[in-house]
Amino acid sequence: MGSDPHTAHTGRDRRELAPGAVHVPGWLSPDQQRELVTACRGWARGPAPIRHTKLPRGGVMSVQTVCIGWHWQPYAYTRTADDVNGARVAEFPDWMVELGRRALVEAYQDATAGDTYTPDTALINFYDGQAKLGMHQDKEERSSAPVVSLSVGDTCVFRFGNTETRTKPYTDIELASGDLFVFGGPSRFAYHGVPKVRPGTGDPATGLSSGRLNITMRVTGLDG
Ligand SMILES: O=C(O)CCC(=O)C(=O)O
Repeated sequence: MGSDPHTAHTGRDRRELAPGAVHVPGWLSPDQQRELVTACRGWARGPAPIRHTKLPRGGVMSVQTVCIGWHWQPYAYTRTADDVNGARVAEFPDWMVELGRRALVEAYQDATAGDTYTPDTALINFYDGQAKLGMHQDKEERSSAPVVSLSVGDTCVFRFGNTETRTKPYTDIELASGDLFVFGGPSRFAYHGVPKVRPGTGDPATGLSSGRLNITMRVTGLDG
């Protein structure tokens, strides 16, 4: 470790895939993972229950999603889950803002990186063993603040691409339980997706007996 800037502070195997795109394996402790699973399980029940999002052209996403702070549906944010049950989504909790700030400090190895970061929405995705997420950009936000991604449960293949096209060049990495991935700066609008989940790789001690949970915090840049 020693003077390696990627590991000097934490000893973790931190890796910058592209400018602004950083993977920090094993960032969340087992207790934090369990707490996230419990919180997400509550949000999955309501006020707007988790669902397979319907796409405008008639398709249905294999991933199940529930949102907090703002509700995302293709391709806009609203306060109410109009494509689910019309309920206002749960508040974005202060503890998650704090977690997002700490994530940026860790990813960018900069004590000030989280100072002005106030995420106001999170998409919480649940993947069963067959679920996938196609290459896409997170671009409904009117802000270029970083996206903070946390994973719990089964390992997945995460495909991180470029900002121009949903095709190559891209890099495939594995996101395992407890991993942090941040994409900001020049990588904020990079295409990314999840081509594969590896069933049975998660530890049931997280509270997830199967499947994969992913939380992406974002700043919408919206008022109201
Ligand atoms: O599940 C992941 O790791 C990525 C999630 C994602 O890309 C999204 O919610 O937009």
